[in-house]
Amino acid sequence: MSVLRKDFLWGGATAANQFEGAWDVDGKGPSVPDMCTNGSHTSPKWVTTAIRPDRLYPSHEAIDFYHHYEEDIALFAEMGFKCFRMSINWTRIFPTGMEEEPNEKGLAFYDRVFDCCKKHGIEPLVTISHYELPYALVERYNGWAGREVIDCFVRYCKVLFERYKDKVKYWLTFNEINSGTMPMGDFLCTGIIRGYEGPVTQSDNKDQTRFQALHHMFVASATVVKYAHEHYPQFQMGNMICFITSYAYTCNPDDVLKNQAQMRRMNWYCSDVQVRGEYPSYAKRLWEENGVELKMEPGDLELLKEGTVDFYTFSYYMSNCTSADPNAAQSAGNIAGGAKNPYLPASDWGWQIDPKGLRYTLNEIYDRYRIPLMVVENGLGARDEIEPDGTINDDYRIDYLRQHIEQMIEAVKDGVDLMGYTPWGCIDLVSASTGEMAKRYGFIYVEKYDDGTGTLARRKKKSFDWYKKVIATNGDDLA
Ligand code: BGP
Repeated sequence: MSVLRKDFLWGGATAANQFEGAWDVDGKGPSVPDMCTNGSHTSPKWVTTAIRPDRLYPSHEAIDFYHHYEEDIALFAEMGFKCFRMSINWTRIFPTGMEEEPNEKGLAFYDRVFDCCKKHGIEPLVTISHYELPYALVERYNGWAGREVIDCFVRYCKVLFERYKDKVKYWLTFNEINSGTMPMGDFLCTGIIRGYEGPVTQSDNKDQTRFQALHHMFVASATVVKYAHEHYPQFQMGNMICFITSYAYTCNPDDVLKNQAQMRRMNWYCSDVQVRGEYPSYAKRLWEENGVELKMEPGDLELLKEGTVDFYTFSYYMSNCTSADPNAAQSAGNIAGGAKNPYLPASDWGWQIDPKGLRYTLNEIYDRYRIPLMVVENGLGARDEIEPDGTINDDYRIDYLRQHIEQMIEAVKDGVDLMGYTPWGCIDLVSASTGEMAKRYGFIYVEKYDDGTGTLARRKKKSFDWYKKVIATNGDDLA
């Protein structure tokens, strides 16, 4: 008998910029990922200040969900999805982010998508901003470093809320907002890259700019959460954190303290603000030690208090260790690496695989906040091969997901209130960190390749039928 809620939100997760394509269709403007070239595990993708004709930009076509949404949502429905996590491309609605009036053709596209979900009985979970800041806001304001972007975001949200109030109940303001504490987040999240052309791994930004940009995002998020609560009481408003659990590398107190500081900066800082409605007790010292002096306006702190979220969501792919020893062996990671854990295997991209870490993490988060949780990203990025008979036997992916779902169920037995699970990239899409197609997560294979070629045809992988059974049994049959 399943221990999961009867209305558990099983589904899958995507992001507009990584799968829609149609980057300049029907009035859409360019966003940061549209300025990013392809890359690989060994050679970083670049952000360019203009479109370079000799480079490949994977978001421009991606897997063309824009023209395949009916087919794709029908496949999700066939797996039994209750929920579909997707994001809205800000630049479809406001091409530069600064217009007064929205682009009707962009709004109409998401009407079609939501109507199609409804037809199949699938509840959308919408990320309002998933790593796709309008590039014009980077050029004009240096991304979220500019306080002006708050107003642009609020205008965008008000349009979405009013337009989709009868179609969407679950909203997340910013994807992985805490990536903004790390250099990689300058490119993905805060967009503090004005005038920069080069690999997305390096950045001359200082923490001053990062934490100021995050302050603006907190105010923006709280403003729209408060507004939604006042005007649309049926909405559930959530945050979204890239949770990279870190263990102290040893029981040496130096490792333990360093790990605590890492956990706070990376994992807790942003959600402490978004869930508790105030900066945490350790913030002052964190700012001081990193040369940060936040500029706030009167009323900001009150707003943070008034705009706290209803539920907490996060991505979980891996864990890391923190060591005080600068020579400790290092492992890779999505937003940040760490010391290598000798007990864990890793994916082909070096992300350490730690299903029990998910149980631990769910418990830690729930203990701290006591609001409903949802795992809105999890999965294994791997190379898939099509067999001569056309099948794709992704047993490695099934193993990964099974082990994580088992631990999720353990966490529910531990007392965690878990709303749902939407594994990442339920259909193959472009990798956020490397811009590759070769790093695949889907239950559905898409014939699209790193050189930009491919028929875009969809095929079910072995994991498709496996996940269908998992959903049908509410997690009881994971075999
Ligand atoms: C998260 C992002 C996603 C995503 C995923 C997998 O950090 O929210 O957008 O892509 O990681 O990462 P990658 O695509 O780099 O393998």
